[in-house]
Amino acid sequence: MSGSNRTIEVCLTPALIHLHDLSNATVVVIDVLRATSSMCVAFTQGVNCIIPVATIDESIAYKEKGFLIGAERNGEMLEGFDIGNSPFSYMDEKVKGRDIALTTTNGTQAIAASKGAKQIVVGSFLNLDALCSWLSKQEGNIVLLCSGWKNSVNMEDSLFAGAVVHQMRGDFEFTNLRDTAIIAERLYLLAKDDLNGFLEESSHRNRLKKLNIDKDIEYCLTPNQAPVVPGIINGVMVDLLKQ
Ligand code: 3SL
Repeated sequence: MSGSNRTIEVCLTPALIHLHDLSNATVVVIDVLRATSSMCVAFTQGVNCIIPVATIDESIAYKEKGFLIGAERNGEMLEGFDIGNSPFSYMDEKVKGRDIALTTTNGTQAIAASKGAKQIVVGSFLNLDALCSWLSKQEGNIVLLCSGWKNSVNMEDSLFAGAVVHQMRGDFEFTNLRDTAIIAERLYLLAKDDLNGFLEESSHRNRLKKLNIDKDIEYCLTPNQAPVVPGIINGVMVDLLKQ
């Protein structure tokens, strides 16, 4: 399957993933604030691999295997873990060459919900161009899965899905689930000149603001800082551009 036979769909929340046929699709998991942004940064900093896990106990179990372990719940790094979910926590020599097991509130859950897809990769504004260029060279359909917040729709992931639709729509067809792709693209076009300002009233931006991490938000909304394509091979996330 190539060219205009390929389709692109947007799933605005993992709760609706059952509506999409993943068997011939690359799923792009999106958690702009902040899980998939941090994963992109991790690979620019020389992390060897990330194992995304759904639960805190699973992450802890990797400690014995020599992994750095990461855990975030409700925006905060959990006590006893080596790493949280800030992109800046990965800009540290300690991660170079290391294997990391990571669980987050929504991002790693959305990865788990994509099981059954032909291929799973992650996207964020930080790897927008690298991701779109990689996607254009693949075969099969694309499902852009927004992680949202605990199965609710959020603005920032919808905006990024819209950015990808906007870049790629010439090469793809919409299916009969087209409206979510159009909603996401139109939202992105409204927001693109001031993403941060557009998100001013959004739920997660306000949750994170209480944690005083404005600089995380600003960075995560800056396109193309991380030219990587993290993707899952046999349950392990690596930079597919290096394979
Ligand atoms: O939900 C997630 O996976 C996280 O990205 C949430 S937070 O940005 O770390 O609060």
